[in-house]
Amino acid sequence: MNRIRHLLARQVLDSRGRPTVEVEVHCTGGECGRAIVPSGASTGRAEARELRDQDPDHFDGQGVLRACENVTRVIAPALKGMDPVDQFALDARLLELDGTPDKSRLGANAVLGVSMAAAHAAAAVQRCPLYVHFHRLWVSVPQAPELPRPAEPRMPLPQTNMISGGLHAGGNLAFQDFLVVPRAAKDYPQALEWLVRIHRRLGRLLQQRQLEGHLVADEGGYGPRLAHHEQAIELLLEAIQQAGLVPGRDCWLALDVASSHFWDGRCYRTGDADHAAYSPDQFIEHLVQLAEKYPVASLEDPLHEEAWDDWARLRSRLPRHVVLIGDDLLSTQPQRVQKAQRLGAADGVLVKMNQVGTITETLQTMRLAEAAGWTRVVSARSGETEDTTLADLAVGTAAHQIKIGSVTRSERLAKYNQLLRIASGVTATWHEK
Ligand code: 2PG
Ligand code: MG
Repeated sequence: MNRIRHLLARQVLDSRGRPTVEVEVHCTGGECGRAIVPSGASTGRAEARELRDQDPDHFDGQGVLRACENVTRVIAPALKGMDPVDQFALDARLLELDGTPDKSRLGANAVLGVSMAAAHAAAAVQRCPLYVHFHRLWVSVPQAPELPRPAEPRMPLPQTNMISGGLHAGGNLAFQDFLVVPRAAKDYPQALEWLVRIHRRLGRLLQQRQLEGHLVADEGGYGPRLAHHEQAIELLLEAIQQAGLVPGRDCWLALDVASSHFWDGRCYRTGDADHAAYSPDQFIEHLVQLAEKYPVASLEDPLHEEAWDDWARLRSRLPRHVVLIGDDLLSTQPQRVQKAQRLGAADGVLVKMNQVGTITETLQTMRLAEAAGWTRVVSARSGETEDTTLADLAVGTAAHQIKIGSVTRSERLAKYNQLLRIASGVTATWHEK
């Protein structure tokens, strides 16, 4: 049998020029799997911990050399001789080696780098596409609820960033992501073409109104200086129309409010001219109004990451068709998803592998969500690289949606293009939700 022979780890740079971990898993048969770990800016407090060197003379303390060393010195000897295809056993060993609830000993960046690279090695060993390997794992996740029906690999519907605010665009707007969901597209390539068209029309609109329209933010969306989040929504609706599409029929909006980042402990401080700060009650009222006024498909992190009861209140007030997605709230952690399900606090989960730190735990979270009929959105981070693992993860687990950022910048396009490659195969069908 093909076994793990050795592991390599090196420090490389992400889309913000910040160091991150790249891992290679080499097998006895000569196959190799390689992966790079992403990194967020608007991180949740419950996320697994990245290990950063804190050496002020090296990348301003952001280096990840210690995490790399943990891969080669601690993890490599322990994994040597194991079967790369047995992801669950590998991840269990990683958890045992780290021994902390938040992966802070070895670093979530070290642990996830190995977990992801092993999946690539396993696909190489089995001579199958990565999404096929993920699909095999998806249907056999340990300690996970039964799947209501076996879902075949499926192309996810993109929710694509057009305008950025918050921590991704220098705080020009409080809300972080204004996204488009091209629901009526007949297939993934058409969805992508619509998104590119809308992005270009939006750029032109912003230029015509002297609101900028060339410069892009962290995830490739525009970062114009707008007075209010409703102005961003109106511009987006106009851009959809100028692209010859109908809002609320062809394309819907998704909003990542990322509200933990403008919650000051008492109020949501949007800084808007007409209403600078909202009490939780006022903000819930405002969100419901937005969802009723505009064709909103989903709201992500509309309330801060510990406001469990307010989330449940908002869920009961929102129209049923609006999906309430937990990102910071759930941090891809199975326990937090279970808590949200008990409280009725959400009905969608943003899935980010590095929030939890292993592929097994990511799949466990997704299975809990699937069993409850939730919407699953596989997501990139704002700090990304050419790594495309998440595209295969989304297809292999038949995720409903994928959130990669905008349709510019190569670290984003790497994923969109990987989905084009998969879509041109014959085995994956188009999304259903
Ligand atoms: C988010 C992500 C991606 P970050 O909040 O959903 O937009 O951002 O990676 O900075 O957490
Ligand atoms: Mg988010």
